[in-house]
Amino acid sequence: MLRYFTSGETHGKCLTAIIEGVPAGVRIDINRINDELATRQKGYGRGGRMLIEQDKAEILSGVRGGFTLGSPIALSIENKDWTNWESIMGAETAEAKKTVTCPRPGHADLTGGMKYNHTDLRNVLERASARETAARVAVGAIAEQITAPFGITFSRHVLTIGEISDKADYGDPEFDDIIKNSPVGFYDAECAEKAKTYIDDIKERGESVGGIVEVIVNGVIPGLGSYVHYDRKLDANIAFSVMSVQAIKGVEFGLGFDSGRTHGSAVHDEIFYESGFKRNTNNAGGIEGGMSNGNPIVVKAVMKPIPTLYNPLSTVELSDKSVKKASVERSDVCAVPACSVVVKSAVAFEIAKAFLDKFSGDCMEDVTTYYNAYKDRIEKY
Ligand code: EPS
Repeated sequence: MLRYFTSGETHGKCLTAIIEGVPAGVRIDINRINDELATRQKGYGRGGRMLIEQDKAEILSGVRGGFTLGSPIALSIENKDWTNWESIMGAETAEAKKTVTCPRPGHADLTGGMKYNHTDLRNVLERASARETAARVAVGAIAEQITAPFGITFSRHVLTIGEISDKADYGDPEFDDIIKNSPVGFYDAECAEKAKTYIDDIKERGESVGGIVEVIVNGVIPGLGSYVHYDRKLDANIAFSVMSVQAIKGVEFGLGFDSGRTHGSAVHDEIFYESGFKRNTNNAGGIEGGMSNGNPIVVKAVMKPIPTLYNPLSTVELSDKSVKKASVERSDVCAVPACSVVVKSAVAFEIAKAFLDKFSGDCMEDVTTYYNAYKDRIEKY
């Protein structure tokens, strides 16, 4: 079973990830990982930290000569900011500086402090920070390389930033490049300018802003996931993974929540046959009965505004319970474009996991044999 762990504090030495269950013989291009990491760092409205970092993955194990060995893959991403934090974040000695005692509403600070009995909330925020998503993006970039030989591709973009929406032409063959080059992950340049002005205004007011992102997966064969086992349902696993991304408050597939605002015939995708089964609509978002149905998988996720506000909300000082303003940590005003990259990684991991559950093999040759045999069989169905 494909699985991974991450470790690392935001101002610690590095982030690490270990991915286990990758078959032998997957071609790994480190440039693809680093390209995703660089994309995650971008976006209008990010804070000072991204000027310090230049995220790059170093593969420590599990890959030889550009191909996976079948053993666990360990990778690390250096935190360049560590040099500024070494004396505070050291494993052996740590100065009690830059302590945090005024928990930020919306962050893990207060409950994390209670739960782990930390009185310096830095001990919580260091790990709860969305810096950890860099490790997940590296994992996602490996996952994408597992499924790429089978024609599976991933697209991501931003649908809304606060009150500003994009107008996307999904049919444009340049779609992915346009999104990649957009400062806000939008398709439409005019909407992107509006979003930038909006973010400027948010920043001036000492506020932060969230948004809605979308990930589209093409080329997934019907039958990944399960209608039999609740814990192998593809939508359930994708939702779990996406919900676990910092600041995500909701996930939907296809028509999603709007399905509850209309009637059955307006929701369900009629079935046709034309040298293969096909649909003219995709309200299901590519998943029926917990299984991929061969249509694009369409996942939306909502990111709440980042909890650090430069114009902070009220809170309580931990030591004397006095009324205070929440701590202000350096932060981003808007990280929605970055979030779209992270959500894509989360989806990519779950697709690769479901793919390897179905076509399980120790090496890519076996995986390919099982995949082709299944594909041949269902094409005749
Ligand atoms: C992040 C790095 C962090 C934050 C951000 C995400 O760096 P620092 O705390 O040093 O500025 O910029 O994390 C948060 C917004 C948060 O609330 O935790 C990154 O690498 O994406």
